[in-house]
Amino acid sequence: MSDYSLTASFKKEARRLGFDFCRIVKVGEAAHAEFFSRWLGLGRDGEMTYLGRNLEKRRNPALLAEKGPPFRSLIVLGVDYHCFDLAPEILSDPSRGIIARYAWGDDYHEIIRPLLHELDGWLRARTGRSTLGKGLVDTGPVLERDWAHEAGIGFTGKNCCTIHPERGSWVFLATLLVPEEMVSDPAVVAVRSADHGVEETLAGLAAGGDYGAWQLQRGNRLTPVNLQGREPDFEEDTRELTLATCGQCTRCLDACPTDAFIGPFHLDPQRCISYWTIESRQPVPRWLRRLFGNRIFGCDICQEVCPWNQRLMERTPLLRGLEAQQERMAPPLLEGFDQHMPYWLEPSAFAERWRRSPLKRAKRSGMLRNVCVALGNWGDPAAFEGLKAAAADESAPAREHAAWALGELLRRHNDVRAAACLESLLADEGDSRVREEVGIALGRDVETLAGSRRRDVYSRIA
Ligand code: B12
Ligand code: SF4
Ligand code: SF4
Repeated sequence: MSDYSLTASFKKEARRLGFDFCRIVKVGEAAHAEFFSRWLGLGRDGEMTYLGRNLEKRRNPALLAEKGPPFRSLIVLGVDYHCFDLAPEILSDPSRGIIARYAWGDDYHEIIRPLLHELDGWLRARTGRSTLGKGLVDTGPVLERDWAHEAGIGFTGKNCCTIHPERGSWVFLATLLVPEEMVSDPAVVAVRSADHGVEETLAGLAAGGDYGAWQLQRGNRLTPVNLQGREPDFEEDTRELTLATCGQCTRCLDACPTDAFIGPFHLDPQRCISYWTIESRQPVPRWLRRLFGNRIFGCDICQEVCPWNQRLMERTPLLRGLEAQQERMAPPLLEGFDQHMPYWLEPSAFAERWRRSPLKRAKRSGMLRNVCVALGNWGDPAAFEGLKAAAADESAPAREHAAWALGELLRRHNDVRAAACLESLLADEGDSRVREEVGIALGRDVETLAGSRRRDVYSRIA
């Protein structure tokens, strides 16, 4: 097989397996590796310490080949997960917990990883290669958005997301590294604001910079010479001159409820709802809790407001398993406290209710913490029984957040049940952080709450 036929058939196979996008670049240094190092240097990774490991490999994925021939081609694959938007009345219902739409189906890692292996197997069968390629989705040391931009899957928006000009940003990314020299896709042209008129110059940014505006090069190398009159195999290859940019828009930066963007393309995870509700095991800083509203797992606000997500083409069928499951989108917050299926309280019920869901990453205790924040933000007396159960949970962070939410009931409704529950929690609480939270909720001097009857479990873990 010639290089071209191999690449074209490979892309066809990628499509057959269910990948929506597949573009190829030569392996090299990631374009924004330097920015990433500075970002780490600022401590932005927080508890995501894995981001600082294998730094050299993250800068240059060629180093990921441990044995065998070096990797020459980096294949960026994209999987569409746009389903539909929640009705505004559901999205803003404080008695429901909103789950980010990437988690409406089954865990994408488990769906995409085997497909990457299959795709690599297909290639190995054609080239006779005996070593394995490297298929990564999310968890490997690859700057996936950087490569997606570079390869032409989409441009990088000011909200940091890879935005496909026709499909928006509801796209998962994955990488396959292989030693074969595949035919690279036409390079993306970085559009500089100086090349454009006032209309295209980004608001508030100095002229002449590369602000993520993105253009696919005119004249695809694969057409028409290599195609020799045949129909192209992959629709992306035929796109000529697509200009895509944020322009002067700043909607995402303005809409973020926690003000997590330091500026365009620069997010501070430690202010981001997604980080706290998915990645962090620590208590959510008190000042942030009220800003979370009813988002209990991940956050889509900076994408929901993006104009590129508001004129989407009709969606293609999703990969099997990614289809939205109704009960995973916006469950009533109190549902998981129901004695028939108390999934926020009992590990076995949690495991059953969220089987195959990405929610497992946050673990039951993390989700109970998140739900307590949302219940506190709802602040309705109906939340009391759920919060009372959470205040008796074995997880100290969950008890801490339950105490905070009970404090919200007390503050807003002078709820005597909340006050009594906080008093009895205090009587038996050994964890210093929980005691402090109860003290604040009751308006007591924290110093007078010293001393413990129970072991200080949480402080020991922390
Ligand atoms: C850590 C991480 C997070 C962290 C930090 C995110 C962040 N923006 O830094 C947290 C937990 C907050 C997070 C949240 C989300 N994440 Co996340 N996350 C990752 C992970 C594992 C690493 C990202 C990373 O390295 N961050 C560090 C920063 C510095 O890098 P970056 O955001 O990728 O930005 C790069 C480019 O923007 C570029 N860049 C920087 N400046 C400039 C300037 C210009 C002009 C240009 C062109 C580029 C550019 O350089 C950066 C480094 O390469 C990736 C998977 C992976 N291996 O890449 C998934 C990934 C980025 N996440 C993903 C998703 C889906 C999400 C959420 C939407 C989930 C949700 N609904 O809650 C949110 C979106 C939040 C947001 N606006 O970014 C997808 C993104 C898909 C897409 N279309 O963009 C990824 C790729 C996972 C996947 N395999 O699909 N995530
Ligand atoms: S995911 Fe939510 S909290 Fe995080 S940056 Fe986007 S809008 Fe802000
Ligand atoms: S909301 Fe506006 S600024 Fe933000 S990513 Fe979308 S187009 Fe860019």
